[in-house]
Amino acid sequence: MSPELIQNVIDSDEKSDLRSFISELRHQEKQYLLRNDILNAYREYCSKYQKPPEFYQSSNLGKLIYYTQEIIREDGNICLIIRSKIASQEVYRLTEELNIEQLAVEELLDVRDRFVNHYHPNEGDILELDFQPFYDYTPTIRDPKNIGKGVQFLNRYLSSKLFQDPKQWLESLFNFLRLHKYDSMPLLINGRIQSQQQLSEQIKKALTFVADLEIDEPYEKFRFVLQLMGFEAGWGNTAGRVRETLEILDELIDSPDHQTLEAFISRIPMVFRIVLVSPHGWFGQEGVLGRPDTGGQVVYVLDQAKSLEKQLQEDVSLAGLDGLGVQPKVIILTRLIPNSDGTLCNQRLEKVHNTDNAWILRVPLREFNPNMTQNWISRFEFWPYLETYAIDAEKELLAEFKGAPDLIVGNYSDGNLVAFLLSRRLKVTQCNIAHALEKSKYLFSNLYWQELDDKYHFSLQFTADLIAMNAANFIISSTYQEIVGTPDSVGQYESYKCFTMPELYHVVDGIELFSPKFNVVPPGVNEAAYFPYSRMEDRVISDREQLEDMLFTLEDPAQIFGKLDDPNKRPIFSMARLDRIKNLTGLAECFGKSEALQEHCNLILVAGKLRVEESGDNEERDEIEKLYHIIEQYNLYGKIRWLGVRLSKSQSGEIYRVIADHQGIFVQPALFEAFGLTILEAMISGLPTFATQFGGPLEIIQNKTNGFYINPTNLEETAERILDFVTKCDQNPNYWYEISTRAIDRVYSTYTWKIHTTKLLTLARIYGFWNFTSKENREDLLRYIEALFYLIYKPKAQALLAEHQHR
Ligand code: UDP
Ligand code: LCN
Repeated sequence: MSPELIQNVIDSDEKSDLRSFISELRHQEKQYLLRNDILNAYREYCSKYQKPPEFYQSSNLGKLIYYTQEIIREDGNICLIIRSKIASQEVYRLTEELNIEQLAVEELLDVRDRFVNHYHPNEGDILELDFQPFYDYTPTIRDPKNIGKGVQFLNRYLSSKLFQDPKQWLESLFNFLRLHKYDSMPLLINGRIQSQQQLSEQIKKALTFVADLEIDEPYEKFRFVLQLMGFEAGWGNTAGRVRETLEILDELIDSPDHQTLEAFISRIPMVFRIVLVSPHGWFGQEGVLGRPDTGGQVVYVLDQAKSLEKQLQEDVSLAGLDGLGVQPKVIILTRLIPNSDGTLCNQRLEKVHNTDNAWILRVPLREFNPNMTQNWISRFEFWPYLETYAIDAEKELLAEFKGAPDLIVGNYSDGNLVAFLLSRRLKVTQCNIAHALEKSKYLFSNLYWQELDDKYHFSLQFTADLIAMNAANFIISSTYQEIVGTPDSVGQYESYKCFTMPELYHVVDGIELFSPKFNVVPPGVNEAAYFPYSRMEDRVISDREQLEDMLFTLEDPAQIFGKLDDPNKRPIFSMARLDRIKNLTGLAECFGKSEALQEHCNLILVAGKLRVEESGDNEERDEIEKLYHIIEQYNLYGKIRWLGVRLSKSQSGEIYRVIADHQGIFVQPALFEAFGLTILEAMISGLPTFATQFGGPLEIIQNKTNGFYINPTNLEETAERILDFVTKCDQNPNYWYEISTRAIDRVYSTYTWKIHTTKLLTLARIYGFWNFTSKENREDLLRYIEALFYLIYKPKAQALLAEHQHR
């Protein structure tokens, strides 16, 4: 496809345009152009040469430009990186004479090294990392639109294998069934069934037996009969459920298909103990949230732990294991921080609120350097401590669980590396969750890693990412674009496909994006705290009144800035940490620039802090100053309220509802948002929501149906979109209710923790099964990964540790 994209331009009368466009590029200062630069350059070209609008959009040159992600100028030539399809790119060199030459990935990486003057062919070759050969044990998805639906694909593949070689597969299935135990209690089948033939026969017998029982006959009543036939607990809690499960297995043996396989494996009681790894800390339930680098991840992991426990309890009950001493347990593994600033982060064990058996387990870092290990450590500096942390955590987990867990889930780059180390040692299924990957957040972070390494240590982080994502049995992402982006932007995982770390290594193929390991499983929202404003019976009147006052009228300069001239105007509401990327200042500027918007609405921001002195974070301080400056510049006094408060969970739920009582709207103006939990919270509360089109919100909201997209880099357009909605609502008050109702429906139908955990547990079982049947085939991959860990990661981590010791 791509050579044609170029060839079509050359073969048409646009050839001269291409020539002059390239010559314009040569006059640019920039030698390395990213997509935005390319589009800007092309826009300028079209306007300079007065090209008609059709030319800009639909000419051959326009198409070529649209698909070009990067241009690197080198001598007289230019190198074009073209991504004409999601998840695949091709590279071409275009000479001054307009000859086209395709470049291999290896050559592209050399071009990039030359660009930063770190190319040294005379000193020998650079290490090339290539994971592709190790993916031969796995089937791969063909169509990019099915990326992220790994489990469906895997099921089809596994069941077609069942067809092809029934004998071998039934053997594996049989061995797999024999494996399951809870502590020392055998589950599913016992020693009376010795072979897979015998298993088929006994299933028929058991089916005849249970068919005669009342459908709701409790399992305890006929447990011993089944035991004599070779079946232990785990098939169901009633005669009806046992019969169903046995029938599914019978059908799977006779005529396997993918639905039957999924239905059967989803019922196997094989997950009781789960570890959620979120090591870098400040993980607590009170007064901790909102420190830089935590925020959404802490909210996510806590809610996930609660929901997982509940789902495991339901599954245990349905499998007939109640009353047999089976109690599921979920542990959130994080670090213990001795100097914990008045929080509970120095406590070893803390029960998760409203659960029976979910815990936060805090394991300290070894005392390599008390200055560092007694205190909180930034995520960028955390790397040297992770290996020993994993070793210590393993012991504590084994003690807490009285055995190994059944599933280990990592969070973020550091948690995923620890999850890898633990999974490898304990031989347990590993699942990764990223929340955000830094590589695509920081432009050119890999190319200039040497300049940035003092501050960010990306050489460690990206190596850790490559290790963990390739080692994981499965990866869950919150959105499709987290994996492979959109037609015009590269995905977060996709950015690991091929890149250079000059003078360290070249990644020729860093991850198989078409692997079924990728699954999109979005999070949900805490329904106890966040629910529709109209559910008056569940709302606490005193909270509501207190927040009403705080939002609109209370005068308390210590924590609230601004007094509204007219508190009855429709509120535009936003809530986020004052990170640059969250762009609350952008929203204030958008509001400042639009007098029409100010006429109709007030702007209300909940942003944690009011004063520069309260913040220890440079970025946050800059944002605070900027916000005051904007208020001054656009004279927003009387029109804005800025609440420098941290709300408790129940307050933060009620605050959205109070805004909804006032028929307000929620705006999420981030420059990029990986997913965006506040969007779900606002929508479930019934707030019409306007959210950034850059990142996850694009998949959460269906534009103009249950919310709206905004482009936070285009302030005028954003103001117009909001104004348009507000005017429509003024003309037709029903409009607000329509969008509000659809926002609520959207969350309940698609983004609940129940949906999330059901899917996550199904994945854990199916990948657990696959892990079991393909174990030997993965060993070569894991050995390669270990080599990376010991030969690249570890020496670098040790060097950073030595540096820390001098601090
Ligand atoms: N949050 C909060 N108080 C604040 C700001 C945010 O409780 O002052 C919560 C918010 O309700 C949400 C989470 O922090 O649950 C932020 O998650 P999100 O995914 O929106 O962004 P992140 O901070 O992870 O980038
Ligand atoms: C991190 C982020 O930046 C948010 O976009 C997510 O919603 C949050 O983690 C939870 O996954």
